[in-house]
Amino acid sequence: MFNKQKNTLSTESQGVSRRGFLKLGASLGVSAFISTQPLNAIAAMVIDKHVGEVAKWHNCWAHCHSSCLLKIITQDGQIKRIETDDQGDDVFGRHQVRACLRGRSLHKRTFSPDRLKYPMKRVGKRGEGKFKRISWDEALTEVHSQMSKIITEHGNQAIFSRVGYGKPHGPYHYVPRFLNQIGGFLSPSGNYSSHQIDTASLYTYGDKSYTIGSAPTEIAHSDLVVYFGNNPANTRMSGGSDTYHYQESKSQSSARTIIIDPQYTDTACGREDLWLAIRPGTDAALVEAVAWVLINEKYVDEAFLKSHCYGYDAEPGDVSKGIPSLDQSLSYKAYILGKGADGIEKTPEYTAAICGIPKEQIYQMARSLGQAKAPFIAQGWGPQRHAAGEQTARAIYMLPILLGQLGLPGTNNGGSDFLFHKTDIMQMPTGANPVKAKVPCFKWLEAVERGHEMTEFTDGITGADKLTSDVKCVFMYQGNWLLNQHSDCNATAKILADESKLEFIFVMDNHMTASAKYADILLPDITWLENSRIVAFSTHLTKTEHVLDPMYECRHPYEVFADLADKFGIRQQFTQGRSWDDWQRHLYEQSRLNHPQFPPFEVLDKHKTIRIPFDPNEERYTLKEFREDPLTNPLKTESGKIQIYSHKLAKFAATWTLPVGDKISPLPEYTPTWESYADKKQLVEHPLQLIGFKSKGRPHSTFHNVPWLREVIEDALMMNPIDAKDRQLKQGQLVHVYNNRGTIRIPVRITPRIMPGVVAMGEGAWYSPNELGVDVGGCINTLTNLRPTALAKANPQGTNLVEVCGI
Ligand SMILES: Nc1nc2c(c(=O)[nH]1)N[C@H]1C(S)=C(S)[C@@H](COP(=O)(O)OP(=O)(O)OC[C@H]3O[C@@H](n4cnc5c(=O)[nH]c(N)nc54)[C@H](O)[C@@H]3O)O[C@H]1N2
Ligand SMILES: Nc1nc2c(c(=O)[nH]1)N[C@H]1C(S)=C(S)[C@@H](COP(=O)(O)OP(=O)(O)OC[C@H]3O[C@@H](n4cnc5c(=O)[nH]c(N)nc54)[C@H](O)[C@@H]3O)O[C@H]1N2
Ligand SMILES: [Mo]
Repeated sequence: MFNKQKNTLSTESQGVSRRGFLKLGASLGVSAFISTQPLNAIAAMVIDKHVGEVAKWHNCWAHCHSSCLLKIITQDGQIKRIETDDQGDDVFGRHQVRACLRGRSLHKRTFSPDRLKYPMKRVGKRGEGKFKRISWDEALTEVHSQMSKIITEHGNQAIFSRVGYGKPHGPYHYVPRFLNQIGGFLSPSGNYSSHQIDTASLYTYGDKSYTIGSAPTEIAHSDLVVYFGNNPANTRMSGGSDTYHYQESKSQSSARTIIIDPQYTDTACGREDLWLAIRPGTDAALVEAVAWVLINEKYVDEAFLKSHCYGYDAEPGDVSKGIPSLDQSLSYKAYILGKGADGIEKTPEYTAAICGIPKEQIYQMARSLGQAKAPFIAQGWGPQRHAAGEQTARAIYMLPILLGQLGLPGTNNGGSDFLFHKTDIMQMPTGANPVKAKVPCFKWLEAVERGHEMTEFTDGITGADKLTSDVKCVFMYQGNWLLNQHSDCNATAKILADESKLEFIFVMDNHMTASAKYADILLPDITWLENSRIVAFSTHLTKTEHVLDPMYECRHPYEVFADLADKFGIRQQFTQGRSWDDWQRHLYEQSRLNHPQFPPFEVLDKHKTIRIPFDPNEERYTLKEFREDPLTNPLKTESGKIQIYSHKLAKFAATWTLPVGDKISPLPEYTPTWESYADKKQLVEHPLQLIGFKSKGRPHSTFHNVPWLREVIEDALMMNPIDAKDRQLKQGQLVHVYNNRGTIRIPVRITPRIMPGVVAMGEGAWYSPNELGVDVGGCINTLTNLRPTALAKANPQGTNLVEVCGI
């Protein structure tokens, strides 16, 4: 055991709370937080109760970022089953980090028949899925020769790569390191996850980091939780993750809860006080009606809006600071009260018809918010993954702003609520990317077709005025965004198949995914159980144990990239003479400089996994300093205050070249879009709105090939009984879901848990078109749109109109 005197790691006494400790201790009925138990090393090698079974600690690297502990039970070197954290006394703050079914079925993913076993080279047409086995040396020689040719002919900017999304905080930094060292690559700005809200955060709070606000532990100090499209029961679902933090914190404060979502989520599921079933894409309209009530019933915090915000009302400006004045008619207040350019009063009566929410419930929500002492208002990223997602995210930010309820205990800034601990292990240095241009993440495919035309003003290029070349090579490690996770799979597949445009596609994965089929060179990676790394998460520090040797001809990716670097003559520069194990140790020692509570490497190596207790009662809310003194701690916005009216956005609206129908607005106003409920023309043929959501059954497309999970979490189209009756559908029958972009085949799940007029399905199923072009895999992206959003140029994957018929 570790000596508390010599090293401070994880002493229980560190968990003593600065506020409300007695309340918490009492409610838990324990004195656990002041126990003097020195260290929570979780037993290392355990001989299990079953004869001859050995348990090894590993963890799950699924892309929900929970890094749950896995107890791999082996017998005679074979994996028998996977259990999870069962150590300690399981008290909130040093609770067991129990894995969900995905982690517990990891061996099924590892031993899947879809495994890539050998390096392969495409022999058929691109996308046909025909490959021949080649040696590692042949494969890497080919990669070197293809990439060198593209670099010579088009420059490094013609290589697009986006790395590291298939698993979290992963040791994948060898990929950008390698690419930077061969002269760089075109990288994305933004991502598929949160590009719209990041942009909203930038223009509202002056920094993208305010996408994430307070931690859910603040809910313990709140009396009202309002969740817009936020479903931690699915998205952060493990026993050690935010769904647990949310429930534990809520049980302490008994905060009332309002859930705003087109579907009745598992986060709601009997634990909410009010479920507002909202038409997708209309949250901004709901906010406006709530704002109307708050203004008229005098719940807004006028003093805060004056001292901390810009644009709620007329602004005098400040010439000396370069802050412009604002005419009252352009202000937010004027807009809500019908004194702005559109002259419409945003009453609940007016708005109810847009959102599909009865006006009484809008009044109820507004008054609950107005009367709450510490409302905790948060949004997930479903609402922003829409055609006007930036506007939706900006609008939701308005609720705490109007109420002056941010920067205070128990509140949130309207962003997402994650519990992040600054305990990350340092990553391998990537060096600078010599290619400065960035393309908006969602537009990489468009850059294959017309990169040379793309500029800052037309396409949101950053880091350079324009691109100098089309994208000629896609270098994809650990991703399925080449096809499955991008939009409009049928159209995307056609572009990928054209070898005159995209000259070389590199893929390295574990499985034969939809994207992998489009590779020119396809390399087999080891899976997580064949790999090792040190992970620091909010609750534990783990050095994973060796479980399996690399299977088939799979190799450790670091070694593969070192060999590839060798082909480019830069092995020494790439490796600095270190093996993978050397890097792990080196980076861990570097991390200890920032985290003195981490034990020496030898201690971690001995114990393998160590619990890091945290104090649930520690203050974890954002914007505290700004709230206290906005003049000393200004935001990085135009005015230094919260920017409700943005002059920058007014300028973009005037100067950018936007496609017809796209709109950028200086105010966070509701913006009806194409293929939304407001698109009456499209609605005639395709009357249902289709949204996706994060299924419990997989992180995106990873784990889709695990039959156990497919049995437990059915892949089906959720449809309200009213819509099913109109179409004479029966529970569980196969249906076609279609629009002008494609058709998928999937069973229907008839349920009142989705509102009428909306259908929903879990994203990430594998795109598998049959000979008629019907996607029998049921991938939602067969139906989604390639048209980007107006401001961030991001993925509008929740904005789709479809029709459904029985087959
Ligand atoms: N319609 C719709 N589309 C969406 C979304 C949506 O909500 N709706 N969500 C979007 C979001 S938020 C995201 S983040 C993206 C995610 O899209 P991606 O980042 O492409 O994520 P995955 O689909 O999980 O693909 C990860 C791939 O990495 C592979 N992999 C896992 N571990 C390893 C490893 O150790 N080595 C190697 N070489 N490969 C490995 C897996 O087998 C899998 O093929 O999808 C986006 N697409
Ligand atoms: N199980 C699981 N967990 C995951 C992932 C996964 O693939 N599977 N992916 C991880 C990743 S990479 C990310 S980025 C996060 C993202 O997580 P999110 O983007 O927050 O997750 P989603 O399920 O796409 O959307 C959240 C909710 O928004 C709702 N929604 C959709 N449109 C609207 C709308 O217009 N208005 C409102 N009010 N609600 C709407 C959906 O019904 C859903 O319940 O999740 C992470 N966690
Ligand atoms: Mo994501």
